[in-house]
Amino acid sequence: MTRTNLITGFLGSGKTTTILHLLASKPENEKWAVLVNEFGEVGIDGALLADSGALLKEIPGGCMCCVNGLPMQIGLNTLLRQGKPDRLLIEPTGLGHPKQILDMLTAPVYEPWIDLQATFCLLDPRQLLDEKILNNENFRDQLAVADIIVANKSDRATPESQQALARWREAGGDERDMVETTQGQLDAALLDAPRNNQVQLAASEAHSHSHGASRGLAALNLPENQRWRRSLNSGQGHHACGWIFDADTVFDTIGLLEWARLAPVSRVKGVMRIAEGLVRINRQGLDFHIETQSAPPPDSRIELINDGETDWNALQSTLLKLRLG
Ligand SMILES: Nc1nc2c(ncn2[C@@H]2O[C@H](COP(=O)(O)OP(=O)(O)O)[C@@H](O)[C@H]2O)c(=O)[nH]1
Ligand SMILES: [Mg+2]
Repeated sequence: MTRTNLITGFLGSGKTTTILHLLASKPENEKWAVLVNEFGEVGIDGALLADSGALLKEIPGGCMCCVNGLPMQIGLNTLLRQGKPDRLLIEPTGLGHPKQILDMLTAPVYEPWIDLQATFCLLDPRQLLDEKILNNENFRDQLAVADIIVANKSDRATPESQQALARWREAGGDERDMVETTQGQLDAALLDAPRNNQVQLAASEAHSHSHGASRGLAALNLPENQRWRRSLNSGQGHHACGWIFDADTVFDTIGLLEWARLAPVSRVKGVMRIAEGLVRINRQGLDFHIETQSAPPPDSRIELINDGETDWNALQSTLLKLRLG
């Protein structure tokens, strides 16, 4: 059986960072798999996790509950049966509702395959200071069903965020385990903790999505002879816009970083080709993080998510002008 953990948490709380850290501490003789589901269709986390040494399956474009039909089950089945991993880490989208995923993982059909262990919820305590996030049903339910709360981004904690965290724990009469981390440095031994949260959630009400045309098991790719394309997705009061560019498209480094830093959106993720090779861009609110690497990526992909109407065309026209040559 595959020991399985759900790693939840709102947009940008540090799920992928945590999974990367856990994979780095994987026992050498074990095979681990990662199933990652993203809100946007372009699929960035797959590119971030690509070199991590795990079997990887991406399900972009919506939340798992919406792709919970055949494609989702085929994805999970393929991972479990062909890969036979010792452990499976599942990263649902930050905007996903955990009930459908937990229902699926505990369905009788998976009983012989999946040994569901502790569910984690990554929390950036500063999110507790944001009324909009606090009122988000998915945010609250992800916290409610977790066995272990991971208060991440300790380095960014403020007296206000620490008070908010203490108040939140008191209000919930919470006796669950909570660990504080920086950069998702979670002790891998915690993965073996049992799943014992008994909270019964109602099915999510705020559950209307509109998805783009393509939905499937693989991240979006470019049709042949097409230099770039974009993809939109919206639901739960959030809107995403992502772009993919072919391998030959190179971006002006400084212009691109300024564009990503200043874009009027709440979340930016990308793996892009620049003259120096590759740049990984990751922004949550005002926190802006970049990493470079000399080997260029197989294509460039970037995605923006926002909780309000956004002028994607204006952002796009600036982005297109940043292409070199
Ligand atoms: N300052 C700080 N940044 C972090 C920490 N953990 C993650 N990040 C950054 O937060 C951003 C979002 O992280 P990511 O793991 O992609 O979040 P996800 O959307 O939940 O998967 C990235 O830029 C990370 O580098 C942390 O402990 N401190
Ligand atoms: Mg992620």
